[in-house]
Amino acid sequence: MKIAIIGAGNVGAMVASRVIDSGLADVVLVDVVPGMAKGKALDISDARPIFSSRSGITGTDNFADIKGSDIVVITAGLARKPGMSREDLLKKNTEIIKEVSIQVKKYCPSSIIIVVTNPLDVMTYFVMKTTGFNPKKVIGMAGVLDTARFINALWERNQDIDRDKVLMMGSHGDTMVPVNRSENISSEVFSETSELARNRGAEIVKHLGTGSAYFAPSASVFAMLKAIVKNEKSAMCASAYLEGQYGEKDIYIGVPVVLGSLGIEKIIEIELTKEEKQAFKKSALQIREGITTIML
Ligand code: TXD
Repeated sequence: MKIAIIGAGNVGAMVASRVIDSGLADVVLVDVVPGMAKGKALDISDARPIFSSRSGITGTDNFADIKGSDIVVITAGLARKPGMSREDLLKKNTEIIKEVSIQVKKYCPSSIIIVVTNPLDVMTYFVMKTTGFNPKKVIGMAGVLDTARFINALWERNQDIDRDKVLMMGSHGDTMVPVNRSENISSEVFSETSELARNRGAEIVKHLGTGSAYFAPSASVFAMLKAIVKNEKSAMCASAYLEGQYGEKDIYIGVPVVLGSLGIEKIIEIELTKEEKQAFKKSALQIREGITTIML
């Protein structure tokens, strides 16, 4: 099993490290900056004896080297700077993602793609349209991360929750939709922790000064890769292409899905409350604005 990771920056390199350390698959790491992917790949490779992993990793600035990859993770793009919204990134990252999508289609025509680049839902839509791949094989990473941030905020308040009953749906942005089916969370704690989760990315960016979060984001990508490589058929939130589910179509947005070796094997439709439905609609509207801007 070969995984291509496009973009050897913070998220890309950390995903590569997690995949190699765990021995999940072989990796080819790609970046446009000459030598960067190569240097990081050598460094990651040196840790193999420590983790007793025989997975192989190469680093390159030549896209032809991704040929034959089964899964492609796209992290190429610009990261948010302090005060910059995810939407500010739209124009610049669209150009990068277009170029990357063309290369992926050329060298890995039957791969499954996980998109990480922001603005996440819009970029995932754009990758699907540009490659022309089956939407089940183009998946956006955000829901695993946003849900983890939500659960972590609850854990920090010592809330005894059933983790399967708490999730983040909607866009990976200011309009994400917290969903709680656990009865022992008060409405105060619910709104406080979901707000914390919603703002976590910006909070981290503010502290870091340059760059954005990558430890939990790379762990989230790793969870998705593992589900696909090991055909786990596990349920998690991801940005998926809707064709009528949740009353939406021709859009990528965060929903619970089942991930397995075929990619998105099922979109899980849970019953939403009236408020959640409204919030989901608002979120979809915001994503559509982004899609309209880039498809013009
Ligand atoms: O939940 C989520 N989806 C996210 C998304 C969580 C964290 C980060 N999120 C977004 O992922 C972030 O806003 C960015 O749009 C991407 C990548 O974040 P990262 O923190 O890894 O950014 P870096 O460190 O700047 O790395 C990006 C790399 C950098 O090394 C560039 O040289 C490279 O991408 N790059 C390219 N590589 C290959 N091909 C092309 N064309 C290219 N252009 C830039």
